[in-house]
Amino acid sequence: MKKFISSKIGFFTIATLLLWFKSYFTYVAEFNLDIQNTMQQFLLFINPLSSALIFLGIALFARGKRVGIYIIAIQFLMSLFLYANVVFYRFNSDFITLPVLTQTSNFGSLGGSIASLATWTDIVYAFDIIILIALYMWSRSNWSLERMNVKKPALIIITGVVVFSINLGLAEADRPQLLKRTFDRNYIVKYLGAYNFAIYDAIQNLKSSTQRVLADSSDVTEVENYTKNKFAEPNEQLFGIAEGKNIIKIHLESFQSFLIDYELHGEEVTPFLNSLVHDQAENFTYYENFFHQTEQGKTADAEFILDNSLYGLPQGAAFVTKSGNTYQSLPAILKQRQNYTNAIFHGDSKSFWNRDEIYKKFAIDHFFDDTYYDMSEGQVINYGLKDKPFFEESMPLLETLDQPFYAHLLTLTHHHPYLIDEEDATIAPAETGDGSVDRYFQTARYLDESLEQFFLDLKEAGLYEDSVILIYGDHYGISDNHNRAMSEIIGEEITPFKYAQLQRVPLMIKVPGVKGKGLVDDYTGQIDIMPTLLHLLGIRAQDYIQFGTDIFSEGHKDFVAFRNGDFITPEYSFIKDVFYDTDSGEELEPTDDMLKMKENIQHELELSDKVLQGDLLRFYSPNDEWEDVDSSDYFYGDGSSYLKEHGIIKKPDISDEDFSSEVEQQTDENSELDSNVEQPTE
Ligand code: GP9
Ligand code: MN
Repeated sequence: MKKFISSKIGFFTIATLLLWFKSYFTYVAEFNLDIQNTMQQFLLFINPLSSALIFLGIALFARGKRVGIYIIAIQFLMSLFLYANVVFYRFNSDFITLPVLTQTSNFGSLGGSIASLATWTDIVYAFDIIILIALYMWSRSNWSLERMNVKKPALIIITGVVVFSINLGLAEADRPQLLKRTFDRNYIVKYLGAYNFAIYDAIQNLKSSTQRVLADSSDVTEVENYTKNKFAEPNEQLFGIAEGKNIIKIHLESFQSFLIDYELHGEEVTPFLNSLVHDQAENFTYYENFFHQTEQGKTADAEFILDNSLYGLPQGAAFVTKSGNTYQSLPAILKQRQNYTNAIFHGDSKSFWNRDEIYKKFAIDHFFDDTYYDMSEGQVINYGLKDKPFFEESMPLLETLDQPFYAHLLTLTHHHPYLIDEEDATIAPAETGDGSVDRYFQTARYLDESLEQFFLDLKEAGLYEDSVILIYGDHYGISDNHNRAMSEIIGEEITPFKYAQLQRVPLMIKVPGVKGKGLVDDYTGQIDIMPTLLHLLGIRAQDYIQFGTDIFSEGHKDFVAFRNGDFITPEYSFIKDVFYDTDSGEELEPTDDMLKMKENIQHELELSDKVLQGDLLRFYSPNDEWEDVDSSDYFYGDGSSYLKEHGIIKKPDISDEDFSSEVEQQTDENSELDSNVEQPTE
């Protein structure tokens, strides 16, 4: 034993074990990673091992006693990196990313001095280094001066790679498309560890910055010509009609339009939303042929498209991978041109979809994340806060905003796998035998009820009548993995054509002083929202790079492009390489016009991608009034001080253990919940 410990390989083994256990201990003690099942627990434990083997293994290639120095140096650097994350996390509840490091202005957001975030007990994080130095002094005299046979370190590094591959495989099984969809830093650290996250982050950033470096100011001209040409002149009667009005934008999570007017067990599923569609008294206009245009970024894509009139990326989420870009977002324009206050409300942790970074780029003044809400037991389910308490607790926050405001409220309960507490379920589930599909109606009903109450509260607060209210669905809720059950629901086979038809999500809008039109059958998509709102406020959209057109305009372009190049027009649709008659669903032989449209859609998507990949808006100045957004002007603190300042009382949070055990219990109850995220089959 003594011989082993005093050998080079023994020294390496001890360093590996120390780094492994220290990292695991740090994860558990310092980070709130929301472990939901035994597999996640296991992966959290195992993930530092591969990094330790690979990085420390490199030191074994060194000659003689230098091995020890290198091991200590690598251990020190990895420890320093981990500890820097610990300190950063204590203030930001988030991990360090390269953009954070490179944007020096962000250091301001570290707030108080680093010293106040470190405590003397943190010395435990240096124990391993002290042990290693002592061990090295004691044992090095026994070490040979020769270089180790290269096979040994090579084998150790290969073992590290194998361990990593198994880790990644298990992680992908628990959370499909973990790396491709780029959800949340928390997830990657939970599944792959802090060191692998840093590598992943570096690769992502390298990819992005190369594309960015290759772009130059001339690239924006082609895009500008295209969007200026596509522009549709505003409807004169409506242009500027809502100038200075509050805008309340409500995001209906995973809500597909087939739910509107759908009856289950002889009951309307969403009576309140149905009433907005049919009851002219509320003055809403409902676009029954409105489509989502999201891809892997799901909610983040919807938010992105609506506020920028740019398409999301074909892979991953622009919120995450393009958060370093310059944007000319709707809220930023409203703020600069008409002094709007911008706020986003969402009962989930702020780092999900990198919101806390990207919102700064969009000039969002207030981001009311889960720390502003009462997240205690009974209030939360699935991803976060339940919609009823969400709206209820959002009301006093809404009232703190300076007017006019642009308020965006994102609901959450109606999210796959559609979990609902018994006391919240007011309609029986469907009976297809597919749990997600069956419960889908129950969470939709819950969302509907929460909205009804919110409308009453808005009216009572005097915020209803004179506000623009826009309600939209973000993306599908039932993927094509559930085609069998869905065909039972709608009484038709779900062909690719039919599936595309099901990508309709609601769009409802009420504009003060404008008579609602009820049901409208124009074809529109999420990309069209920004120019529409700009025109209602009297701001010409043509100045800005935007791919959508005003839905109220005579010249509105009524084709809807999906992210994969498929598209729908009122006459024909192009789905998975086949043209169909949009009305009858019959296959069509493509005419020249149809083929031209297909090319045009491809071109439009490519131009939008160019804007994101080349960060082209940094070269574009829309007009004299425009000033680039400086993200260091924005900071989203923890809710407690804001609530205190405004005299809003929040119940105390429950401990994290209570919360995780509750989630675990829910997960156990639902056999199909091994993945919380719905995946498309292709
Ligand atoms: C998470 C929520 C859900 O905060 O917005 O995102 P989704 O899974 O729908 O993209
Ligand atoms: Mn969503």
